[in-house]
Order: sequence, then C-alpha cells, then structure tokens
Amino acid sequence: MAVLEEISQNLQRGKAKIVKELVQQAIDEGIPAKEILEKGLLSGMDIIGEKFKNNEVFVPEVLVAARAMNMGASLLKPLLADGDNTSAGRVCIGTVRGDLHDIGKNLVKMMMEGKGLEVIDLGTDVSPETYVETAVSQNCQIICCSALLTTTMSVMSDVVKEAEKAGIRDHVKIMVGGAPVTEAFCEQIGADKYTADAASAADAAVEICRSLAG
Ligand code: B1M
Repeated sequence: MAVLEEISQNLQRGKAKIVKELVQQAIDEGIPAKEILEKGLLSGMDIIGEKFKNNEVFVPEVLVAARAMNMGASLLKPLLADGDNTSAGRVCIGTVRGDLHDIGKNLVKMMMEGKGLEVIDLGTDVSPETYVETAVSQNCQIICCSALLTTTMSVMSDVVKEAEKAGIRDHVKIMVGGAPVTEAFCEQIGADKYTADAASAADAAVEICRSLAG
C-alpha cells in the first residue's frame, strides 16, 4: 500500500494539502479508514515524535506535521462513524490546563462522535473549573481529560477534586488518557476510567453512559 507510506512521508514534511489529497486517494482505493489512520497518519506522527525527542526536528516542524495530521483525519471522521444517529450520551472533553497538545484529544473526540456520543470540545489548556462548570451546565455524563506532559497530568487530580467539591461525583464520571497517563495513575487520583487509545476511550464512554442510564 504505497499510498499509506506516502501519507506518512508527506505528513512528516508537513505537506498538509498533499496529505489531504493522498488520504482521499486512499479512501477512493477502498483502504479502510482505520488502516489509513493507523498506518498512514499515526505512523508518520510517531516518526516525528521520535525525531522531536532526539532533537532532530523542532517545534515548527512538529506543528506543521500536526496540522497535516488534523487535515487528513478530518476526511476520515465520517468514515469512522457507526451510522447510528441516536445520541448515546453527552460528554465534555479537553486537554488539561497548561497543556496545548490536542491531536490525541481530537482523535478521541472523533471516535466518540463516531459512536454517537455528543461531544462538547473545550479545546486545550482547560481549567478544572471549566470542566466541572460545563459538565453541570450541559448535563454531561462524563468529563474526559487528556494530558501529554508529565508536568500537566497532575491537573487531572484537581479535576477530580473540583468535581467532588461540586457534588457531582455520583452522576458524572471522569475519564483520563494521554501518553504519560496510566491505569495506576487513574486509580491513584480517584478518576473512574483510563483508556490507552481513542477507540477504547469511545467504547468505554458508551459503556459508562449506558450504565448511568440504566
Ligand atoms: Co510536545 N511533547 N511539547 N508538542 N509533543 C511530547 C508530548 C513529548 C513526549 C516529546 C518528547 O520530548 N519526547 C514531550 C513531553 C515529555 C514529557 O512530559 N514527559 C513534549 C514536550 C516536552 C513539549 C514542549 C514542552 C516542548 C517545548 O516547548 N520545549 C511543548 C509543550 C507545550 C504545551 O503543551 N504547553 C510541546 C509542544 C508541542 C507542539 C505544539 C509542537 C506539538 C503539539 C501540536 C498539537 O497537538 N496541536 C507537539 C507534539 C505534536 C508532540 C509529539 C511529537 C506528538 C504528540 C501527538 O500528537 N501524538 C509528542 C511526542 C510523542 O508523543 N511521541 C510530544 C499523536 C497522538 C495521536 O497521540 O496524544 O498520545 P496522543 O493520543 C493517543 C493516546 O494517548 C490516547 O489516544 C490517542 C491515540 O489513540 N489519548 C487518550 C489521548 N488523550 C486521551 C484521552 C482519553 C483516552 C485516551 O480519555 C479521556
């Protein structure tokens, strides 16, 4: 599947327009959306991540690659959907305060929408107060927190505390994820559910909404 390799290569060079065209080409060739995402877009992002770690590329290169990733992923969004239009529940999602990484959060959002959940996207750099106020005012069943930095994951603990303070812990669940987050960390801070990837997060959210409903 040469086109997937081309997607990965062009994503690494930050060629957003070409990535978008290649993703469309892959779709037209009948390659499943999940495969385009994993073997094209995410594989390119992994290589950029490794190079970033080793100081072979720097913030500007990573930013253009991220833009290419988001543009390519936007074409896959409708194809990753389940096709069921009834709302499976409502969640709010954001990357925690101090953290600007949003690619993983956007993927989680996309997969959740694909499973029929209504997703309120709070963006990045989200304070514990904003998560909780949104969950209350918008009747969300789940608060979803993403963090990519070891220095920001502790904000998730503040989200749990803020939710306790607001007295919503019995009917609003808290899901956490992102590269440095683990199951053990989730338990330690008293959050409800950790998942390692976007697809598992979407499945878990649907399950939680179902159990809260009934
Ligand atoms: Co940043 N960055 N970055 N960065 N960056 C990392 C995270 C880093 C690991 C790179 C490295 O040094 N090896 C490192 C963190 C080190 C650490 O804390 N241990 C790092 C650093 C240090 C920084 C800066 C401090 C760099 C600097 O300025 N000196 C700075 C911080 C800025 C800030 O946030 N305040 C910074 C900046 C940036 C960019 C702006 C340039 C850019 C972000 C652009 C954007 O997001 N729009 C960026 C990027 C792109 C990365 C890497 C290269 C890629 C991250 C990514 O998008 N991965 C990253 C290196 C790496 O990860 N290899 C790195 C792809 C994405 C799909 O994966 O987000 O993990 P991920 O999401 C996964 C799962 O984690 C899960 O689902 C997704 C897959 O299915 N998931 C959830 C995510 N959220 C979930 C929530 C859930 C469940 C699952 O439930 C609610």
